[in-house]
Amino acid sequence: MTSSAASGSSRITDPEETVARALQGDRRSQARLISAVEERSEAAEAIGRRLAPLAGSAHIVGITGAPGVGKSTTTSALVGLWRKQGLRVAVVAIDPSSPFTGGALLGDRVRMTEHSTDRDVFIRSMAARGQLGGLSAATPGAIRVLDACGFDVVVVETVGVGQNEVDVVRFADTVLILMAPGMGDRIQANKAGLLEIGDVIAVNKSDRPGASAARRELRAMISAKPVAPGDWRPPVLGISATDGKGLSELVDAIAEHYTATAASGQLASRRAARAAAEVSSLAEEAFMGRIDANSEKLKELATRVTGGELDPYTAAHTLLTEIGLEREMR
Ligand SMILES: Nc1nc2c(ncn2[C@@H]2O[C@H](COP(=O)(O)OP(=O)(O)O)[C@@H](O)[C@H]2O)c(=O)[nH]1
Ligand SMILES: [Mg+2]
Repeated sequence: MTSSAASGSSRITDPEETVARALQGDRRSQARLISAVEERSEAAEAIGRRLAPLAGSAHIVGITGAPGVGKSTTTSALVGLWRKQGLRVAVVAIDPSSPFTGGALLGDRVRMTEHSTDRDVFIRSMAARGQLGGLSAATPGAIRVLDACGFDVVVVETVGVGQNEVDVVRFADTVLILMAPGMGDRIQANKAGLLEIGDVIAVNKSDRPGASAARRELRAMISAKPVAPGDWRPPVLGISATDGKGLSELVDAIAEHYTATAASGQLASRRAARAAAEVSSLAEEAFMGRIDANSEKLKELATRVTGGELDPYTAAHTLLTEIGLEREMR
């Protein structure tokens, strides 16, 4: 196990000190902060408040694609190239299949071990299942911790299945879609609109047959889509994560997307949408918490509804009044 993947789940007794140490680059403290945010511990809100003003300068890169296309291999290779540029890089790998970190991600960690002794690389796996609100709830908090701690690039790697690939858009400034030849490219591309959300598309395993055909087909699909003048058109690159082929072009394309969208204002609007989603998800969570705290009242109202004594609309307003969200009954 790499030290950077430390789960750091021990309780935070002194959030101020842990934050200070994390900001100085202590990986163990950084891991602890992420755990606190992930576990919704009492310190989470204080940590979030303290770090929010320090965040906003990292480039958040989302990487998604079908299992086995080479996301982890590519991520590891990209980390190496970014490090050569002197950038500090954090990776959050989201594992939807496991309620715990480890397990399926162990292989990924092994692959990432070449970076494990590098102080300027942070690698963390997060479980998606069992999280309140799935990915959307804890991931922005984890990204904020890493952003505030001075990582220049924060990579979020998610398996492109179901909701995750759509979620990744909400976290990332730049979304990289990975495909591989011979995996039913058109199906991969169309599935859940992967192409719709991609800012950069890469066909990995270009050392394998069918890669250039896959690229041609994807290019045709991309160019068939209308793009407003001045808007970004996703490039389709061919790479081989194991050979290193095309990777420096990929690094360049990711950087270009950031520069171009920063200049056009698209980056700012994407970040505003992300903030709106986070605020609304936090508000929703607080709201559900209050309903939970009033479960006795809810039960009592429900009994009156089933007894025909009260209609559900009036009951809902009564509950809202109880929670303090409505002044008086309408
Ligand atoms: N031939 C070839 N194999 C690759 C390449 N990139 C990754 N692989 C292999 O594909 C398998 C899945 O890679 P992995 O990075 O775990 O995929 P992930 O599930 O998308 O994270 C591994 O056995 C890799 O060694 C590549 O460029 N060429
Ligand atoms: Mg992987």
